Amino acid sequence: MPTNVTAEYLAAEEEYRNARTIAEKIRALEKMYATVPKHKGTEKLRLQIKRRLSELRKELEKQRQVKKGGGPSIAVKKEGAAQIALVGLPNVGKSSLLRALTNADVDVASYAFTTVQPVPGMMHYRDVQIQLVEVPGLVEGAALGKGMGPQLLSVVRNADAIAIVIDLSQDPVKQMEVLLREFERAGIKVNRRKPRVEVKRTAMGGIVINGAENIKGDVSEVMKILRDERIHSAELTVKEPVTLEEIADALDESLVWRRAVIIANKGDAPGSRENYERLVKAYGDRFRIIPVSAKRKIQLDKLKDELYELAGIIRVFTKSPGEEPAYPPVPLRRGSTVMDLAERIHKDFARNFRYARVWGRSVKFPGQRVGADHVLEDGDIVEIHVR
Ligand SMILES: Nc1nc2c(ncn2[C@@H]2O[C@H](COP(=O)(O)OP(=O)(O)OP(=O)(O)O)[C@@H](O)[C@H]2O)c(=O)[nH]1
Ligand SMILES: [Mg+2]
Repeated sequence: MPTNVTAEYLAAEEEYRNARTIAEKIRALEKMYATVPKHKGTEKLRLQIKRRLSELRKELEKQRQVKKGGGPSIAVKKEGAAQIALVGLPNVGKSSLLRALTNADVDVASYAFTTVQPVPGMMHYRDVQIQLVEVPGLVEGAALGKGMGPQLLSVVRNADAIAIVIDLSQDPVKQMEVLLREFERAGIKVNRRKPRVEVKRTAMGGIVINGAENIKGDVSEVMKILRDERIHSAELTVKEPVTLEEIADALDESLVWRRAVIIANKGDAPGSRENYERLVKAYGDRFRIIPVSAKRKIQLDKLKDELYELAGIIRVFTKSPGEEPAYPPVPLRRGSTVMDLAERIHKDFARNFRYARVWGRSVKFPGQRVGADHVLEDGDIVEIHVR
């Protein structure tokens, strides 16, 4: 037992010992984690609590899959260049936004839980189709089994990015706290960069660590984390200074890492200005916040712009020698290379690739000759030359 733990911590620990269900255990462990003093002497304890939480999360997921047992799935088939989940508490204006931004014909009403199934809609913007999915309202405890909560959160997990919808006529900080807690419980990391730790499993040879000097903590603890993940032979590369908790996160395969923005809706409502300022103060460093009014159709073009940005898509135009660029452009993920484009067009283009000429932001001069690994940018024009 580490020294100097608080009375609250001990109470939470007692609660944990008495907990029966997985949900109760998770709630107690969360309290333990929140009340343990943060210093070097409690590092191992914090790590242990986190690992236990991760195990329980996996158990919860397993339970859910068994229970579902072939029942109807509410998963939404991906269409278009990217899928963005619209997530928020009930009655915040998710359906109103979906109606305003897409072709979806969804009900809007002044009471909670109007939408009970995920509803997709297509947003057409800058020659690209982006799929928005309204996730029915989340409430405290959703991830721990309340209502359809776990299924809804798996729709969120599965999306490419997340748009958090906040109602500016209500306390915005409380709304964020509920949502972020449920995301955390569901293993969804929002706007957090995955620590740069890589594992390459090997057939034999035990554990080899590269960059061990980057580990801020006990290397024997890292060995334990690896054992817990059933990794017995691997090359671990630590590319930046990390704490033990960060290593545990990077190796935890039950986590997903997603980009997110906040849509601050009902900007027309009384009190919305003060609430907007509170939201910016509390979360402006971590999230882009876009104030809008779905009802009055205010700032919706700006919102489309931000959602397009969030989707992480670039459009690339292809052309044949001596001809104009072809329309429409090809949507690709940000960071895509000339080879990714070649593969998208036709596998023969990829197989017989020689070089490409590129016009646009990714090159220094128009028509520059580049190789297969060249990274493209939004609006580039590409002419692929094959054998
Ligand atoms: N003042 C104001 N009211 C809005 C705005 N957007 C939506 N509303 C109102 O908020 C209520 C809920 O809107 P919905 O779009 O149904 O909200 P929702 O988040 O889809 O609700 P659930 O599906 O029940 O979770 C309705 O009465 C809307 O008219 C807005 O920008 N300003
Ligand atoms: Mg709705």
